[in-house]
Amino acid sequence: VEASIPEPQREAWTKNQFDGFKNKDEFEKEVVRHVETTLARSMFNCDDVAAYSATALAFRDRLIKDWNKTQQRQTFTDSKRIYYLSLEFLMGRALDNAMLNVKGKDIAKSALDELGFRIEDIIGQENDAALGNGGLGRLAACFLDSMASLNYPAWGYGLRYRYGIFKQEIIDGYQVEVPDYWLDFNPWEFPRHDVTVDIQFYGHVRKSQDANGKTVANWEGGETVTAVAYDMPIPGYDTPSTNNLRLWSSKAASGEFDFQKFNSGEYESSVADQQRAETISAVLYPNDNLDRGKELRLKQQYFWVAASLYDIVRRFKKSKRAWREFPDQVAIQLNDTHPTLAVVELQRILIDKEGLEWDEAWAIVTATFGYTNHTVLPEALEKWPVGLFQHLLPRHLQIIYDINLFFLQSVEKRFPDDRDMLSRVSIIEESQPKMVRMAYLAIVGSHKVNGVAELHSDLIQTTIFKDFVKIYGADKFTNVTNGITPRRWLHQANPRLSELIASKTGGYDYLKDLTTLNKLEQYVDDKAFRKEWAEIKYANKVRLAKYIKSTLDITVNPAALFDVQVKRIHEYKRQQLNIFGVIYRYLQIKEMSAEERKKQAPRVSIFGGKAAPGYWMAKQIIHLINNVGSVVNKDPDVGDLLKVIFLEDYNVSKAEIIIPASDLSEHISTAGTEASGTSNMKFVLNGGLIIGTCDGANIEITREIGQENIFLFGTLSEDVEDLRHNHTYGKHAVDSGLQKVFDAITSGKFGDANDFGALVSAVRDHGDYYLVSDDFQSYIDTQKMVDEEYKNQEEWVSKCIRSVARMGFFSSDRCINEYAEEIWNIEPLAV
Ligand code: 73E
Repeated sequence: VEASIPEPQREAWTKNQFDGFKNKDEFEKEVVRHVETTLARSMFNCDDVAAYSATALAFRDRLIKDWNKTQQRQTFTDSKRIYYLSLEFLMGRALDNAMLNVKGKDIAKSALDELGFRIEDIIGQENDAALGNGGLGRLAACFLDSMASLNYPAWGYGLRYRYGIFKQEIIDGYQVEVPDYWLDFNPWEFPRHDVTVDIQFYGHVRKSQDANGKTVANWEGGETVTAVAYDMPIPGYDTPSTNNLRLWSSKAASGEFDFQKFNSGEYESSVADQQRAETISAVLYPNDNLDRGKELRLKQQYFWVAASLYDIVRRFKKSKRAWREFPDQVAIQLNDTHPTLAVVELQRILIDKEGLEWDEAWAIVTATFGYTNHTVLPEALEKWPVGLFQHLLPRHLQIIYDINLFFLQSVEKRFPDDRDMLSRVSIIEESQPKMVRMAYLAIVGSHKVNGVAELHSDLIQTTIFKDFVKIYGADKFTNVTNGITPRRWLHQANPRLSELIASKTGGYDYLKDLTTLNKLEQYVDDKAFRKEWAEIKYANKVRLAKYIKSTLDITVNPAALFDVQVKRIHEYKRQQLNIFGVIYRYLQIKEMSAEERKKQAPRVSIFGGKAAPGYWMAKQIIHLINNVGSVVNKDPDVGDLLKVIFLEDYNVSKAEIIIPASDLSEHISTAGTEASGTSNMKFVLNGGLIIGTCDGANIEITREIGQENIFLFGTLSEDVEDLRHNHTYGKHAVDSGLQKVFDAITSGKFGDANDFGALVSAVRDHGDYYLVSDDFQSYIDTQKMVDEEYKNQEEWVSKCIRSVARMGFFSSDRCINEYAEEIWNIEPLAV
């Protein structure tokens, strides 16, 4: 506002506004201009990287214009905004998405062609923005796409990691981690060197009296680190709405970079201070569904949350509204417990800085926040030692104690005779050392708590949070089943299928209302349509086969059944069950006669996924998969009947190639462990079938597409506890088929048996926590059904089409509308 141009000069601005490109010629001009000026190159010096950069910059210019207008509109209309706080945003590449969302890809394609470049090569130059581990981070990215596409005034807030998730190399069958330095040139971000926030750590709290005799807390001393904003425009599909993703980067506060020191010969220690500050946003923690409790992680969380809240509060204060109106203007969603400190920070701002009374402030806080839980795995539930809090955030610990005190007092009033209840629900766990339970803090500080698929939402209400349901009532708890954006996961990843669907459903509007996919159902029995459908799948498989050939030098037959499991490697996701099944298949093929082998359906088992660097068991699984591959793939008895592929460095852009090429994908977690899963939705939407357990969103996928279109097997979630109990206290015999697999492994058939001892004994000797043996036989039987059904291609393709037709529910647009209505109380802003 201070820098606003006076009225008389505004005409000069209006008439000179940058209008972006409207056709091929204008776009070419933009590209050449960026090559020659921004990049200081020429036609004699323009490689694919330069052409990518210039193309990206041309689109960025266009996005930022829409971005400006969107932000102005939101400010002028004083609309309520939703702020999505997530420590992970797994965005993948931006160029293709931007081109498609603004409907500029055709222009770019022909222009680049004239300029001497293939658009696919240009798209391929971009690094993935890999600021996430897996499903949780990708969900946040899909949500940003949907919020912009549906015209919701929404901001994402996260951290600008210098290193995203590590790159995975496979060397001699083992995972090796390589740093992912992705920021060399990132045309999609706008550094806002003028948008900074100083963040305090450590120090102590001093109580004093203000002029009215009221006690006030002063957080003093310690050190300060500066947060700098970097903005990424988020274009909606077929709308000018362009939202913002604001990522914070850490640097030494100017006061902290001690020039005195610098000049007086302490150059090294002064540079070291600077580096220490930059460490905060240096690297994404590479653990999925695992909490390791490192101090730097807590520092990241507070740094990001404090900067974001400062920004949000600053924006609210410009409106000059009363504080009690804060929740009418601001909704904040906590993506898991990682941003839970925001609850405490907002309470601190309101009572310590703005002088509100506790109750008044707390009513504002709880009306503002919503909390999404993504996991019930005990090892993933965040807890922080009280001592660490005391040291790093002393004032916040006091506030947490007060929040807990008032909460427990209210519980005691309602349940006067239940002392046990108080210790069970206390935000402070009375362990050695004492711990702060972040999920409990998030529940107490929010007005709604949601799970991410029906089974998961039921489970949190009946197990880990059941006392809180008693305390607050069932209304505070709800379900919002996850979704995926059809723009990236169908239109971008599978353009030919998208085109075919558009031709039958009345154009590309299905991308805005995915339920119109149901129009496809009338073509299920249409032979010509089925043929086109099958051809597209085959072409996608050829594309993947070429990729496999070029990266691994293994030839796979595109007519074989492509059986895919790509996701983070985790014991609960049971890649071990899959590879044991592959070994079983291999042993069977070896025993067959030549005649029998001819009747076998050829299969390619494709794996991909990263193991957390410190997760030893997961790394053993990767090693076993690779070793099985190197035996099976060169066994002349097997030939095309079985190939085992481990694709290196699974990430978003590779998912875009792999998913459209799948016939069958595996979602085989132990029942009750996978909160939702989202790749299950992506695979079905791309015309693949699923083999899966009754877990997460598999259950709702089954309900939508029909149980005849999915291969379900295995233990039900309600039986898991008893089975585990029996393993521990009763006799537990390993399944006989699985025993043969173990015998083959221990015989050294797949390399040194000692390497895989732990994988075998986890099942055989240590209680089989993930029920691999219990589910093995039904897994094998179900795979046999898959083989049989795949032989009838007409029927298989019909199932695929029918499934796609019924997948409308799983759009992240539906999901975001549910959040908007039930949790955020926010409306789209008409454009
Ligand atoms: O089932 C998935 C779910 O689809 C779940 O495992 C994942 O979130 C997806 C989106 O809802 C998830 N990730 C984490 N917790 N749940 C997690 C936990 C700690 C660190 C990083 C990620």
